[in-house]
Amino acid sequence: MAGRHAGKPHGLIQVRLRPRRASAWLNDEFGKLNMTFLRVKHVAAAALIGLASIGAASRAWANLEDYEFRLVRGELKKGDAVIAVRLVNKRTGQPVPDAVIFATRLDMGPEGMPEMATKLTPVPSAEPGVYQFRANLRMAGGWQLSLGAKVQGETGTLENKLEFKAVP
Ligand SMILES: [Cu+2]
Repeated sequence: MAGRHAGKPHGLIQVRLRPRRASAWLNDEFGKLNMTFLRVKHVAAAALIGLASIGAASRAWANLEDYEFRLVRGELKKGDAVIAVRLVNKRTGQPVPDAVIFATRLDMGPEGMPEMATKLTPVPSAEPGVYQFRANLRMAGGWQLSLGAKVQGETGTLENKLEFKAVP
């Protein structure tokens, strides 16, 4: 912004400029202050989230390492498909019913196409410990199924990535 010593004649322009400059300066200072507060809040929040997730991760590791999802079939026909996974307790070999699956993604990451995702729709399963999803596998090749789940009686989140093939 042109200052009042920038060579402009004194007069009306200067009078009109002053209040605007003052308010701009105030805005600026408030802006900086606000930014500082926001930054402090941000850093504090980030630190808390960091601590919380470290806690969650170590608890999850301690409690959930005994569980894993396994594909019922490693190969499916391209097109509309039902993908079935079995949640097992690795120590006992037993299927684990009543898990709450809340995060799912199915994409062609194994083929270098992680952006090629397809919709997953949960469908009921008659077999305890088996969880099923309907999906349209619109391309043959490798697909990756990402699952996040809560296991009854365990804290933390189980996260598994499973790969299978869609065949023509
Ligand atoms: Cu693809």
